[in-house]
Amino acid sequence: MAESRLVVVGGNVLPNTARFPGISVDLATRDTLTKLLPTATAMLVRDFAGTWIPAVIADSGDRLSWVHVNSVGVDHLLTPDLVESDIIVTNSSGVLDQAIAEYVLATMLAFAKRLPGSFRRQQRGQWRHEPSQRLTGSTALVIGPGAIGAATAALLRQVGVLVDAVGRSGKRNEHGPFGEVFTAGELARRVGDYDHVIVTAPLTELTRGMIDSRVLDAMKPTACLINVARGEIVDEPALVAALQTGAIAGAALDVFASEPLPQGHPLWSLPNAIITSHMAGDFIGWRAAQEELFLDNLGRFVGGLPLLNQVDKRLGYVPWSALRHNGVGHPLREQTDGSAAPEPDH
Ligand code: OXD
Repeated sequence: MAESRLVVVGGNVLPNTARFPGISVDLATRDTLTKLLPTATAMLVRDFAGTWIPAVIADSGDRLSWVHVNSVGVDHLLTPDLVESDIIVTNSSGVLDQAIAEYVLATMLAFAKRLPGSFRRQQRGQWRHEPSQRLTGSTALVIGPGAIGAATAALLRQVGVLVDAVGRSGKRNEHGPFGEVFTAGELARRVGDYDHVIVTAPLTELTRGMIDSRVLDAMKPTACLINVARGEIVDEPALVAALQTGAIAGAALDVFASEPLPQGHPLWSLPNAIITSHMAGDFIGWRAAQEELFLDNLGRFVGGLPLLNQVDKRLGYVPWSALRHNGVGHPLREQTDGSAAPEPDH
């Protein structure tokens, strides 16, 4: 096969490609990418904030046949040019699922057990007894029943939470971790039945702004919103208003329309918001796990084999049917009842 040349953008250490002696690797910066990319057959993008990268790809000629991103979301890359091109895009789906599921559970427990208020009172040395809630028997709606949503549902079920979902097609699989799966069109009508609303969907034209004032107003005033997907899926001003007026009880947010969340943004100071810095999935060892997945794919690329985690560029994510066979540790593969993995979409 033709000489393989990899260009890596983002980070300052090259991936350990020693096991592929035939491949040459360059680390590009924003200044050098334009020059290096036309010589490359493959590209590794580690900079998921690099909104300038798609324009360089578009001008890079026709040698490049594969782009791998060290993130789950590919929304920053999928320009119409790239969608129309023959370039295969793969992502790091599967690596962060369990860590994100744990983050969701942690924030649900934090709200239920009144931890944010207790931490604040602890700073002031203030003793105040307050009854808490049990998660067991509560209800959660996962918006985006893909790999992360399914891992989250599987974990929540273990603590007795009843989990339904909203997906693109609303298709239901009786063996999956979700009870019902509704369509996006049903969201505002259904959302009021849930104690926790969890956003795990990819950012696409269908999900942008999906959690708007209509949806927030329809939520229970005791319910919490958790967003581990993309900030742009939530109408942030509407969310701030809902938190300020008590239309919803709380929000745990790991992602924002603008990151880092700007200083002085009202979300920083709302007592009923938990704010984290886009780190829900980033367990210690996550970079090594992502590199392992990338190197696995690089071996396939060099050997002319089908790549793992191929993004359906029109949908904007890796379809479930592709994820099931990719060998990346997805909790649903470890289901003990031997039932088939579900067939959700996002
Ligand atoms: C993401 C990631 O896509 O952290 O948000 O991988």
